[in-house]
Amino acid sequence: MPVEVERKFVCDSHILEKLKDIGAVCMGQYEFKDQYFDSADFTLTLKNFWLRKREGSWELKRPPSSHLNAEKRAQDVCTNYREITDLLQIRAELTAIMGIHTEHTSDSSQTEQAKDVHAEFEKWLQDLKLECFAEFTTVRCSYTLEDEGDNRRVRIDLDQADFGYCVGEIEVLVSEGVEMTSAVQSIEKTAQKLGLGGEQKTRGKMEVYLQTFRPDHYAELLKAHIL
Ligand code: V4E
Repeated sequence: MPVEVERKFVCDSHILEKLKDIGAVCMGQYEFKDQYFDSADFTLTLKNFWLRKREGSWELKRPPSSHLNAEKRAQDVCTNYREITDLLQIRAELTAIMGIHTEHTSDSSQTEQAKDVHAEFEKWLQDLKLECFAEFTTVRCSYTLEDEGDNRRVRIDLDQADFGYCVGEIEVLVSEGVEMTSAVQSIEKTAQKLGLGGEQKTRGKMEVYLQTFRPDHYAELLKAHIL
């Protein structure tokens, strides 16, 4: 199960030049629309679970099981989240976190599921009455950089959201439970090469989106130390 370790940063006007100077290679630019879902009382996001549909594909981001201290997490410059894309696994995670009582499915419905897991998943999701609380489009320029010391690839994304916010991300994918410290070191090494200073945590797209368009939801997440 991959864990995404990342650090966000503010992009200044010299970022493209700096990326070129440190040998980062541009992998291209693409655009995607994200829709995020939660219950009316924010059951998922208050537990730091982020369910989204990106260009038709479902994904759940959740903190690794070992990372339970929300207060500490809220202050960390580097964050780490498990990325789950397997629909049956997303369903199992949502069932557990939302305290849903599942009925045993018959053999025939299991066969049905196997036929079209995606349609079955969306039908199941509909019954949960989740609402889309955020919807925005991002134009992303992706760069890759070799960390020779640790023999791993670091990814750098420059995101421009359609509501007028720009943010950069330095990201490394690792396996859960291992390599976490060295992943953070690779990220910090890259941050230094880019001349990014300080321990200040940079706001993500979602934080700015919620503060602007969903202030009540934003206030609840701040109170719970999720953002
Ligand atoms: C995990 C999370 C959210 C889901 C969106 O995650 P993010 O990485 O910010 O978005 P994006 O578009 O870059 O996703 P990618 O393409 O990398 O998969 S929204 C809020 N969180 C929690 C969170 C947090 N508490 N602090 C920081 C700095 N980031 C995220």
